[in-house]
Amino acid sequence: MDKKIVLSGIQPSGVLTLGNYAGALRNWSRLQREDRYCYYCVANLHAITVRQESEALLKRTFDAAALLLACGVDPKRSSLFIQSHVSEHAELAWALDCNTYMGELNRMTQYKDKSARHADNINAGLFTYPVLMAADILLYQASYVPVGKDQKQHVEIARDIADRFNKNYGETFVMPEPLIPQVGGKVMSLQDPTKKMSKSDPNPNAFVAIMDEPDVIVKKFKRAVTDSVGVIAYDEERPGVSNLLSIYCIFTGMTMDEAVASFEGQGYGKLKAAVADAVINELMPIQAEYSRIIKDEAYLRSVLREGADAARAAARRTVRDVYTRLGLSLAE
Ligand code: ATP
Ligand code: LTN
Repeated sequence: MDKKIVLSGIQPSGVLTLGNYAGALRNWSRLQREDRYCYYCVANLHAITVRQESEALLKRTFDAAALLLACGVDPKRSSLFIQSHVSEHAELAWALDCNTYMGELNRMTQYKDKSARHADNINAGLFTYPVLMAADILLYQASYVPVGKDQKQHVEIARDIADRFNKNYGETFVMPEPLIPQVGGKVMSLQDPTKKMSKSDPNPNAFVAIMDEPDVIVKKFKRAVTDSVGVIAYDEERPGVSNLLSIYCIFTGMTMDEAVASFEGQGYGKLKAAVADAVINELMPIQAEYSRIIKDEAYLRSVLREGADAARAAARRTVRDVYTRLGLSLAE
């Protein structure tokens, strides 16, 4: 049986949040099925597009890998690895850079946002970031890319690059497809519900970290910004309460109608407490598993070594093919 390939990545640019969990991580473990093989990487090469302190970056990279295992990534069914351990990512990125237009990259909204937020460090890597992400995906001939809604545009540019390369040099890459959850694809900030919840938000009350203690989770939801209407209903004009309801649905499995009905006649205080409860319920076992794994450094290192070895073998095949097509390898 030819297994379909799944690939995704997450940056070790901060502590992982409820947004990362709902939009991506939760699905990563669910996608591990008999007929699929998954590659999951900690995208540390992407993280350095923003200035990082090297020791902290290394620690966050290992922490993220341990948390991915705790969230259910199974090394028997997936390769879990650190992006910089497989040098083919950088090699393919260069080949694809030379097949990507400045105009295409100029349209990327993440680049515009991040260059506004880091005006003192608008580096070339920030601009070519989507090409490295395209390389991550295309190296493994991935059919499916589970991501949150904010990454849709990046998967689309990966498709455009793949399509152009295939037309110019012959069928080389499988066309990837983004998998974006219906609920959970975009969890909003608890402090400004018109903005996406982000792990690099300077205000820690804006996000719930997967590793936050239960009392911290309760407090953050209590402080979540809502409105003065006071009625629990899903309404795009009222993003605060709608975001809380969506989080409630993600963590209870209820539909929006069921959730709204269950809070009929109640106030925001009740909703906030119930959301916190549902989140804590799901996160507790993950936190316990993380604490166990992070203590076993030898195990973590061996998973990452084996993950990188398997990833490298697959990635090498693609780079070899691309180099041959571009006229960069001597004929055998
Ligand atoms: P940063 O704030 O540093 O840009 P981030 O929190 O957006 O980081 P990434 O590492 O860029 O996190 O994203 C990892 C995955 O989590 C991606 O698939 C992304 O789409 C998803 N994701 C991030 N934030 C959210 C969110 N608020 N809701 C749903 N999915 C999200
Ligand atoms: N850019 C992504 C993280 C990422 C990724 C990938 C996602 C890096 N490489 C490959 C999917 C496939 C982000 O979430 N900011």
